[in-house]
Amino acid sequence: MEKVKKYMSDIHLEDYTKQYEEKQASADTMVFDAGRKRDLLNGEWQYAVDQYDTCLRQKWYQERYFDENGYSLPVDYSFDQWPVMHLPCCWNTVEEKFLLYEGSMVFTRKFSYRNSGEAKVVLKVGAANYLCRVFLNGSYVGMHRGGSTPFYFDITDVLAAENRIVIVVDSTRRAEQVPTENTDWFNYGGLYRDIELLYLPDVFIRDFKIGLSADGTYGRIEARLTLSKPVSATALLSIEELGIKEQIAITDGTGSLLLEAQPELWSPQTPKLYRVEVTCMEDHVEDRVGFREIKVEQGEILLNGKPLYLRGISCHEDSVENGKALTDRERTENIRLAKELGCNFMRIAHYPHSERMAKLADELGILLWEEIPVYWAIRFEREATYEDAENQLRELMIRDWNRASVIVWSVGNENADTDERLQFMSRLAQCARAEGGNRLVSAACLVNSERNIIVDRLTDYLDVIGLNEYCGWYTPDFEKLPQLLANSRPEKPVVITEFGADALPGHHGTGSDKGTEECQAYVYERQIETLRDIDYVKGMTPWILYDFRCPRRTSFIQGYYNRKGLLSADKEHKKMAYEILQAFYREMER
Ligand code: GCB
Repeated sequence: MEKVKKYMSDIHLEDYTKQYEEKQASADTMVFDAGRKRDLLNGEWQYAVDQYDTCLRQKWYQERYFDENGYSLPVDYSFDQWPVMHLPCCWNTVEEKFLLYEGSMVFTRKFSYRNSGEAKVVLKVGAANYLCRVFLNGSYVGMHRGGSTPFYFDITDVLAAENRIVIVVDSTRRAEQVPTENTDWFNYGGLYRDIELLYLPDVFIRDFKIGLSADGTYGRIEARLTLSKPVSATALLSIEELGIKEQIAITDGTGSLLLEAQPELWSPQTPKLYRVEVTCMEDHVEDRVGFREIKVEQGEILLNGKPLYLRGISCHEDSVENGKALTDRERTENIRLAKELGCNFMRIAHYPHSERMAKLADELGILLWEEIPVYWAIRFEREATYEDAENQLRELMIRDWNRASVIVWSVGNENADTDERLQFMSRLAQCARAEGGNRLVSAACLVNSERNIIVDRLTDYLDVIGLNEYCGWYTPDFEKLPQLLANSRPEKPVVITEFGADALPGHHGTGSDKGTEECQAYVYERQIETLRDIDYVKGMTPWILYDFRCPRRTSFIQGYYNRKGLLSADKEHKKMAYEILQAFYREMER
């Protein structure tokens, strides 16, 4: 009877996810991980599509093969016989039959562990879209919400010599999530960034932030340290190349330091990075860090005190072959292509791209705009949705705090100016300002199309106004653009975060034939000639570097791709508009 009840409860329990809501990894459980000892758990994992979430309902991760009397039980899974997928990846690009799959996928593997003196072991997942539940040796470890930021679990207590890990990733789009159900990009699912084990001492460096003081002196460095426990200690900060070896006094687990230094300043032309090391008790971390200042003064964006025009381009994290799971080669290639175009700036839209992107941008010298997916019609009235968005923002900011290349935190894109949205996004902007270090806070706003003027109550909370306008495309009458710019007198710098037009690579016609390269080129010509003379426009990030997958785009021109790229999706073909933007940027560089 008991057994029957149990069996029935599995199939009748419709709030089965409730038990997996606890132990949520968040910004507060992150671990500073640069320069740490680690092992990768990437590689071959067994997997199964789990459309009905049966793993979570039936608790497959418990691997119950026998009942209490020793009778063997029927099971609906066979971990060791399942097919293999090479992680990290987006499942959609692995096999044709998974291309449009949205839902749960179960991943599992075994791994051995031998202690080499560490007191703690932390599992890091670089990103999993969107809900992720982790189980180790039969126990529920925790969950994470949000598809593009890293998360960490202390697994010390459940780790054994031989281990079975099960991870369930659910890529279902839901109205209350961030982003919501409807976006203009592809909803890739998967464990698509590195899966790692980090080895830590009992008291470890949870957070380490370092940067140039934004006081206009260019002669001071600030550092802040947070330990995992509220202890008193002395940490040692060293930047050998600058001759710095300084102690940081830690009380109650935190300490900070302000010191005189003359670093060579980081900029896209001189992407100078310094090796920074911190030792505290048994722990040691190191990072490569650039020092620079960014601010807005009297309508100008100033990098290290000098006016800056943002010669930018927008870019999705998308590849024909790998979906969002770009390789470092692909990321480097994207930065190279942006530089060849004449850019000093990339808007990496619309969600946090891999942390590797910011590291490469630091190394190669390109400024970044980073964004969270508060995109279109978010459930702005819902507090839990706000918490999710804020957590994603904080996870991003903590992850990339030491990256000199990141100069903008964007709190969202194209959201209608309602009271709920103002409340929601102004809170995010305040959070970015309070916790984001020396950065500009922005968002890609919409124009008020009835009055044809830049007004958005959110701009009161921003340093820079991002503006998406599609004159010559969604707004066919091009004359609207000069009128809009003349009607507006914003007190803050404006960056045109989007304009553009679809063009099928190699498709030709006249400037008024939609979908042709000539039409896209014409839009770029008109946009540039109009925007170049506007004194409050301090940069642009046209939409977009290369074509990207998009389920909403079904015309013959599109073929499930957004074709507003300056390059084809495989980046082999440069469209005509590419050279037009390149010529403008070359001129602006001089
Ligand atoms: C926008 C969105 C972007 C879209 C683009 C388009 O305004 O911000 O995500 O992909 O327009 O192509 O329509």
